Amino acid sequence: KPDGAGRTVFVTGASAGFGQAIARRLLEDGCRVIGSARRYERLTDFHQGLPPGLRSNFLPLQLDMTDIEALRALPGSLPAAWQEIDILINNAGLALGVSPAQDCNPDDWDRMIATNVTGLVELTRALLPGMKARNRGYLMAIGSTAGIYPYQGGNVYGATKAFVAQFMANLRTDLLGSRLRVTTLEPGLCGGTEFSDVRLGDPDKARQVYAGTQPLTATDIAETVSWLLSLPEHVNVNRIEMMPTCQAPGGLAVARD
Ligand code: NDP
Ligand code: 8X3
Repeated sequence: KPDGAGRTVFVTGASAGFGQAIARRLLEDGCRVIGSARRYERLTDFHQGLPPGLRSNFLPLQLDMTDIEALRALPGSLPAAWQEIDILINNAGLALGVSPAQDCNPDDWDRMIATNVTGLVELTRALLPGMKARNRGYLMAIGSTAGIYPYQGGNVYGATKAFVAQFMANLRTDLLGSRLRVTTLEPGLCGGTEFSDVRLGDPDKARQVYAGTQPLTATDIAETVSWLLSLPEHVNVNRIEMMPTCQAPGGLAVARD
């Protein structure tokens, strides 16, 4: 039986992609799941589509990760029965654009930092005291191989994900001696989500990203999260870097005359 059974999970970005697959999988594992996103209708559609036996275990929550006030009001703004969060999965995030740094739109940079960095930090800070006081919990975040390996056009997106991994590693250090666990999951190419549509703003270009590949899927990510939660409490996986078999690192570049 997965370790998460009966626990309350907070998954950000549950209106699409990884977040929705994780929410579904953890509900199937027996968890109670708060799923947040800006697109509330997506969350309620997901809620309605759940098997009747799982519906009372899901709480759709409209939450913009750039709304610092709303983040700071948590967990007290949640219904009383949902305020004790055992597992936080900081998944909501986005990339915007693939232009070289010198050509980027500064508003895109600000939005990536506000969502992927500031929002993640604020939500973590809001929920951490309760987890620490209960001496029980699991903090997980979705980083990216873009936070490990530089690539052209990765500039601020990759830097936000490097921040995520280092922030989580530092949390782990601060929490040493407690029973809280901390993991960063760092996937590479993953298809079937809205990530490239959001990044490129063009469905044809987004499709091209995956042409001729068999990328990771949101189900692969959800399966990994479920497995992490099933591990015995004395095991902490610090980070997982995962790629589809069709992808490998090895992109050092040389400029030639
Ligand atoms: P999707 O675009 O499919 O999903 C992103 C989710 O984040 C949506 O639910 C969206 O909800 C939510 N989100 C974005 N901005 C905000 C915001 N301001 N406030 C609240 N929620 C927000 O992407 P993926 O599922 O593919 O990506 C999930 C995470 O995984 C991201 O952090 C991404 O960087 C990371 N990742 C993705 C990879 C990939 O190749 N797909 C690989 C490695 C990491 P809504 O729009 O309704 O608010
Ligand atoms: C998503 C993976 O390589 O598109 O984080 O940046 S990548």
